[in-house]
Amino acid sequence: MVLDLGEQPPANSFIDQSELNSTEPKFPLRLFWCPNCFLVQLLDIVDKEYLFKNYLYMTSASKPIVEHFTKYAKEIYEEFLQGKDDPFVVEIGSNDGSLLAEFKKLGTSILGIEPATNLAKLANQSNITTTNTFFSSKVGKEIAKSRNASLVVANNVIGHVEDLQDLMEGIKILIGENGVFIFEVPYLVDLIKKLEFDTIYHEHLSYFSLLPIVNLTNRYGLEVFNVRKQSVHGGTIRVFISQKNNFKAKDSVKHFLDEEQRFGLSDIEIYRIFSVKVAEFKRKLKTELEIIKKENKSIFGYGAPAKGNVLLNYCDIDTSFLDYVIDTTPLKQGKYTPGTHIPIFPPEKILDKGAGHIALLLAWNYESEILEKEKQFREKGGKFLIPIPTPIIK
Ligand code: DWN
Repeated sequence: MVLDLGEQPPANSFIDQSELNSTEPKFPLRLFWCPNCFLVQLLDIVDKEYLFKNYLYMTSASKPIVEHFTKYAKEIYEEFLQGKDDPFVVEIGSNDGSLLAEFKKLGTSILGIEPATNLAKLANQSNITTTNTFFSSKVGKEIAKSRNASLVVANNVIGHVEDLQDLMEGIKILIGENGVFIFEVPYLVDLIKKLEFDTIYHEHLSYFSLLPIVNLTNRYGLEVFNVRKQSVHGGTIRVFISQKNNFKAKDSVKHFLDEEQRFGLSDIEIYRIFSVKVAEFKRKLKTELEIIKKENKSIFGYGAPAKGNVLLNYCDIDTSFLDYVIDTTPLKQGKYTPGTHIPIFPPEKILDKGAGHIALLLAWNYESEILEKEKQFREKGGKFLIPIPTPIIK
């Protein structure tokens, strides 16, 4: 074990007013590192039905992510699908269909696989054909019976999957001889470098660097032929996989593996140092908040991301510090943060706010977009407290 964030409620288990006095399920949140394959992972597994059947995170609630996916679809279409006869794109964990809608606009056939019943319904209502189920080798085989996928995409999903072996088996069948599998996952090097400990929560079972992905992929006669760094979600890698020898492997694969070796991911020491820094972070943030409270300023949470709930619960930040949280997601508004019970309001709540108000930026991964968007709040004297990687007021 390399880090223990204590017993926490699942990061997306927002609660209704009627549940404020009932006990909330909490589970151990502990990070482990495998000295053989170097995969950083959780071993305390929370049932996936419980976590994902009704899911409140919606891709479309974050404009920067929708913009990222529009670019993503165009890039990948031009690189792999243009000119193909009726290319077929399957997305695993397709959420509300935001990315598939972009591929549909480009003229491909599409199919979403989404376990959250509420999100699959929304996607189907927007004519994004979505099957409400978890992906598995069985589902992969079923789809491949009628046709192979030219492209399978999975963004911020693979880390959520418990049975990685079954996943790879299903992917191998689904992409057939010529398809490609492209996925994005948060990058472990960024998590460590930028102290993004709040991205550790029960939904995320694996915290990937490239080496364990290469080891897993090779076991299925598949090959990582390219890797590209992305800046979203605090830093992710986009990994390109196909059947062995379909594509000449780019230098990027060796570059990432060498960098990871140099960074020391295969040595337990780097994780011990990380764990000490996380404890230091808690002290620093609480001191900062206590100073602000002493100055009689009002503090609120900006964004109600899953990671924000990990930070609030780990640092014991509740309504004694934050008066409320604002968030653009309709499904989260009117609810309360899990464990800390802070009320969530629509963003309009801060339209009249300015001097004497501090926004704790829980959605720090959108810092540039949000500080730009809230120019008026800042011109009126409102300030942002950016918590990660170290608390700073802007
Ligand atoms: O892996 C996952 C990532 C990709 O998305 C999932 N397990 C769950 C989720 O994590 P998250 O909730 O930390 O993701 P975000 O995209 O960082 O969440 C941002 C939150 O902030 C959303 O609830 C939307 C909200 N928001 C806002 O209120 N104002 C976002 C923006 C950009 C804004 O301007």
